[in-house]
Amino acid sequence: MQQTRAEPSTTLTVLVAGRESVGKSQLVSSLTGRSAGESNFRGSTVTVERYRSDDTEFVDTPGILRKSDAETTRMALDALGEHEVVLLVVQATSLDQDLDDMLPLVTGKRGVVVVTYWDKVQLGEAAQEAIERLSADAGVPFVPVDARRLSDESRARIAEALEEPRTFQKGSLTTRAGWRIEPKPGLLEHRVVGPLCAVLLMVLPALATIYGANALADVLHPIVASWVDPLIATVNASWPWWLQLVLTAQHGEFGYGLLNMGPFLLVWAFPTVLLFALILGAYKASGLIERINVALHPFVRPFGLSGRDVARVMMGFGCNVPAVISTRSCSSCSRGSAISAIAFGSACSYQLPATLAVLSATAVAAGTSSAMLSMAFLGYLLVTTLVYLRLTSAAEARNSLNVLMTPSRPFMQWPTPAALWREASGTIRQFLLQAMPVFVLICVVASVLAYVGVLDAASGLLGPVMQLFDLPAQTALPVVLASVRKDGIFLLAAEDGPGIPLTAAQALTAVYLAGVLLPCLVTALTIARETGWRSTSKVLLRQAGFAVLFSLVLAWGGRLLV
Ligand SMILES: Nc1nc2c(ncn2[C@@H]2O[C@H](COP(=O)(O)OP(=O)(O)OP(=O)(O)O)[C@@H](O)[C@H]2O)c(=O)[nH]1
Ligand SMILES: [Mg+2]
Repeated sequence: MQQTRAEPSTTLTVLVAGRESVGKSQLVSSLTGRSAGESNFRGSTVTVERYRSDDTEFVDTPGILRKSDAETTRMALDALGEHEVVLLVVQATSLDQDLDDMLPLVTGKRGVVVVTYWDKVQLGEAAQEAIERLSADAGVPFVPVDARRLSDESRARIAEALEEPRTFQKGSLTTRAGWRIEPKPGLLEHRVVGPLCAVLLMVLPALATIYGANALADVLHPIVASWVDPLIATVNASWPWWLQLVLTAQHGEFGYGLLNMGPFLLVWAFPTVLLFALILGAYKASGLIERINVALHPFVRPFGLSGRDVARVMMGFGCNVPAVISTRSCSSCSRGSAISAIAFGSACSYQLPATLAVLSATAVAAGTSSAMLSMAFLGYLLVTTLVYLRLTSAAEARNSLNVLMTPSRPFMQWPTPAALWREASGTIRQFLLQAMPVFVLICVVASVLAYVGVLDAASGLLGPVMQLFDLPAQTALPVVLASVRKDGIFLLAAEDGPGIPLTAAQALTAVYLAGVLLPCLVTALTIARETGWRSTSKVLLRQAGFAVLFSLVLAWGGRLLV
């Protein structure tokens, strides 16, 4: 933070500040040529990030929400306190409001005002004149831009203004721009149809992913199996025992080996993960997710969530970890509920395909529809998450008069291929570099444990406990492993068909218990880092308690229904 003073003559450090989602990261990205977030998702920057270009360092900050108690707003205000030169970003469509909110925070500092979203203002010369009047009144240059397509002229004007920055003279201006441009309302803003559309759009990614991944798996499975089956035969026939142990180990009917489990992961999990990342990426980058949030806001309030938290819970379906981190931009009164909702109800992209794989394997064996079983799982997960939140959220977060949590709707725009590619490539990288190695480890550990007999012992020990849930003793291991890593759930299914014979109701109970009992280890550690150990242990214990309760209901109630 001290660079300004440490290298005064060589590097100029410029703090980029402004309200949420006004285009700060986009502007820094255009100015430096470095890629930054391209998501139309409010509060997408959650840490202070530095970008270098030539002799200038831009410090991108999270959006400031006036009258907010969010962690991210505090970070941005702290950063503002530490820097002298400020590039203030305001949005052309709400120019007067933004200036009213932000100028008091930068008075006495030096810098420039960049007016983004200029492409949405079509007032011609009158608008240009208004900008000049505002600039004269404030005492600093105003540069109107489309931050996504920064012209050379705008770039030069910003650079020039930063060379010898002028002082922000006033906390409030007497001059007004006099316009305010709101995004056009659409179907989602309709009083009755809107919430219905929003719910539909919320389940669409899950449905599309299930069907898409299913279709792809149907094509891929025979191909992969035709490679793997001969390989398994060769390994069993002629390879050393210790390689057989990790590659093709059987435990009763149940193959734990890497070759038994690995293809499943590629055929099932990978397409699911990728498809979901792409759909959610498009939702985020287009602004659709925020529109859904606004439409759902009144309906999720009774559960202690704001509409904006719905997006975070959805992000959790990709991976819980970034979703938990993104709760930094929640109002502090809803942060607890948002984290609870993610830890409890967001089936991450390893949990979801594993769960669906187990359910459809069971459905095939039991002669029921796999789509129905999947929907039953998602429905029960949704309902129990809402009950859990209703019973555990703070009264303050449920208060409908709490304005800290009210969202506003953004402009919609087409997602760029670059934005989609960022989502997809990040997910692929994460899958190959983080998920695969851990999965291999889980397989190896399970094989070794099975070999030395620990598995039998543990199953014997936990067997009676599993009986409480009407589950066979072998389901203990997947449930325990799923608390380390959600793809442990895969152990409930083998390569072609259920690894453990289960009825439909038992399969539902098993995947539910394994999925919800605890969040995965990395998520738990992230929650601890974000909120401290004590409150994390409380949250986890509470979650485990409710998970047991809901699983019991599912186990004994489900028998009657399914
Ligand atoms: N039409 C238009 N869209 C813009 C402009 N600037 C940014 N955007 C879009 O607005 C969205 C939000 O931009 P970001 O750069 O993430 O905004 P931010 O201020 O960094 O947001 P936070 O970090 O969440 O506070 C993105 O989808 C951008 O592509 C602009 O000048 N015109
Ligand atoms: Mg940003």
